[in-house]
Amino acid sequence: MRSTAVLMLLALVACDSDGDGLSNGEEKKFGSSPDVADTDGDGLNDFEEFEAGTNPLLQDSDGDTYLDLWEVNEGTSPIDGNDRIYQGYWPYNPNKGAIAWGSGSAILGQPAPTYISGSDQFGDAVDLSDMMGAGKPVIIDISAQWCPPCQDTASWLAGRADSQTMAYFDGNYPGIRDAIAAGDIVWVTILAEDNYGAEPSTDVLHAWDTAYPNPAIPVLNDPAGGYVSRVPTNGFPTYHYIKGDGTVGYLNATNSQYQDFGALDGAMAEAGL
Ligand SMILES: [Ca+2]
Ligand SMILES: [Ca+2]
Ligand SMILES: [Ca+2]
Ligand SMILES: [Ca+2]
Repeated sequence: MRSTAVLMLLALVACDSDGDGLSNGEEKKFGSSPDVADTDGDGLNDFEEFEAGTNPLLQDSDGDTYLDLWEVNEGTSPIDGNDRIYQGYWPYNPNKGAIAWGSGSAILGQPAPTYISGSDQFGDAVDLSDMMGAGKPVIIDISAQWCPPCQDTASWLAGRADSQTMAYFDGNYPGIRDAIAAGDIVWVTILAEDNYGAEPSTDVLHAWDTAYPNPAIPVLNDPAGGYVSRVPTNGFPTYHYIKGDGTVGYLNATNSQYQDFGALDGAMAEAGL
């Protein structure tokens, strides 16, 4: 009788109804649910949240737009909003590893090629597959710092172009700037050359972002040609469209003397604009 009572007492003390590693009593103190292993559904169970010091009721404990699980996986702090996956708050695709990204040249309808930049305008290395395959259409803009038409488009995206240029682009591509700001279309600028035709440094990317600021647009370099060498780029700017499922939706027409904005049309159609 006595040993049974002790066992019952032990069971009561250690009772962990949802099997997440925290007893029901601990969960009560912690504020998590004793009946749900992962109370906030962010992929970290309540025990892991306890260990990480995160809020078991918030998927993004520090409010930096990156979920607790993503930050733990990427090695940034889930309880410090200043320590985050991308300083620029770019999109993050937790499922990017599930897509067999293109390994050679870009092919229409096939998974896009991807690469990791040397830097963005904040000095972060950016995995392009974080931008792609997450359900949002993506426009890849391959530009050069010295190129006036590239500067025109960037000025328009920053809302700083002259009235004629603003009217031209807003008239032809209505709603696209709002969609970029809302994250419904992702715009990525790859600066392939600086003013001297060389690989842009982080300072050059930063200078571009300062001249044409748009808080939603990462400005990347491509030191090893990991992306630029695998897509047709007959002049600057060149625009490609990657569908929300990560496949190539539009490649810039080759040998075009004129700017080809088919990528913008494709992304707008997918976004319902
Ligand atoms: Ca629980
Ligand atoms: Ca959780
Ligand atoms: Ca976070
Ligand atoms: Ca953080």
